[in-house]
Amino acid sequence: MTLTLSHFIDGARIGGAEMSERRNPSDTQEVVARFPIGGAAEIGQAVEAARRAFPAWRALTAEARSDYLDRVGRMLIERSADLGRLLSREEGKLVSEGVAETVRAGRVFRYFAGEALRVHGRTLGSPRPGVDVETYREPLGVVGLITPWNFPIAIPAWKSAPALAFGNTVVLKPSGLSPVLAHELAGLMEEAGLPRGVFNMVYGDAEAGSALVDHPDVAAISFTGSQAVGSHVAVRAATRQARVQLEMGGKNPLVVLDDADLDRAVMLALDGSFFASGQRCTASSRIIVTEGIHDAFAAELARRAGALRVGHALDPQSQMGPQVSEAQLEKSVAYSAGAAAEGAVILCGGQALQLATPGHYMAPTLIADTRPDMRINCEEVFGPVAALMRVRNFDEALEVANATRFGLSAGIVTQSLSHARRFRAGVRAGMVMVNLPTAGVDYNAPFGGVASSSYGQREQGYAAVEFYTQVKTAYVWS
Ligand code: UN1
Repeated sequence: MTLTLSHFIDGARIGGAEMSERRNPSDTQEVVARFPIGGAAEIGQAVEAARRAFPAWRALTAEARSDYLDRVGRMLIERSADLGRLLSREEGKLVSEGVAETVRAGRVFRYFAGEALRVHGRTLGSPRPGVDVETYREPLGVVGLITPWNFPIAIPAWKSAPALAFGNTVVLKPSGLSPVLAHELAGLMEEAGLPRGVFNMVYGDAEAGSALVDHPDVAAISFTGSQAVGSHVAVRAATRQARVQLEMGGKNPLVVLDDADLDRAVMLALDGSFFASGQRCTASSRIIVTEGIHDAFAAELARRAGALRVGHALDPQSQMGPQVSEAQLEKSVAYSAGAAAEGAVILCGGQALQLATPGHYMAPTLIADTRPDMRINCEEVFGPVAALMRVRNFDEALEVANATRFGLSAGIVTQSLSHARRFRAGVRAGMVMVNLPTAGVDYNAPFGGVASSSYGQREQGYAAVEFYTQVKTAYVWS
């Protein structure tokens, strides 16, 4: 069944003249949804609606806003089986991953339902007699959220929940590769009874994105996507002094030391590199292995990766779904071929797969004998492709781990507390994982990276209040 979607502006569903369609990446014969492509006009209407809704929304009690978020969160969790299936149809991750992501989004809403009540100010001692000094946290106004396709519900959730919790109103522009879950989210906001205009959602491409970033009434932009687009967004936002937060790519290292538990190391690499078809900015794309364990680890990982059952995302037998699009698949194949041309050895995969249904399937790909300066180790692929690098010892592993312009997540597998501690202190990354996969973070903890991976304040957890509020300092004398 093909869904017909619409923008959600000022509490109303708005269609459009120009329509686009989204096909199921597991079976491109199936049109999952048709949806309108908005531009500057729709963004303008949505921002205007959000601007009008802001004063009443910010004036509500924190408890009232908390109740709305709690309702949305509960519905996401209650309906996660159906929503997860839809997610899997539009994006291509396994249905189990789609359901888990929907539950996570629900938990994010419920977490921020609690955080809404925990916005604190401070009382300061004034150097002047008779003067009281206090700080308050106030909402920013209208915030623009630009979200990617790889987490069609979790990322819209972890941006819009804190924005709303702290009293802002929202215009969300989701990716055209995952239009369905954004539409479902708008529906849940409506069902939860949010006043009209508080949450708006507009589909669109670069025109709509630029219109949102440049709109003078949008106080802040939170963006997750590519580094190329992100740097453009930052420049445009800075030009008009809008607040901006960017989450971009990664080239995340997973270090495996000689003393690692081999089974666990292989399991962590499989998860980090291939789950969600490698389409996570936290994916382990560079696997750095010390020479004592290298060959045994490489052989076992190649065996397990090669045995992963790639298939339709809705088939419960599948262990890895397709890539999101033809372009993404071609990119993964091209990077793998490029690595081979530079002298690396493909241990498994490297090619697209033709399966029973026409989809964007890629074989899990493990590439050995790569060097830090090869393209495969410098640029983000965003597919089920991992590159192995052999190093002599811990110090070289750390040096290679840091030889990147990105710095999102970094993992180490070791039984040595001392190496784990040195890695945690010395690795240049926003998140460090010891004996855990580089991808798959907790919904209540701050998320973000350093260098070219992230820009601006951290997202999620207790840190989210920093981006979505501003401090007012009040002086009172009487
Ligand atoms: C995760 O690893 O659980 O786009 C989250 C991404 C990240 C989110 C990763 N912003 O892949």
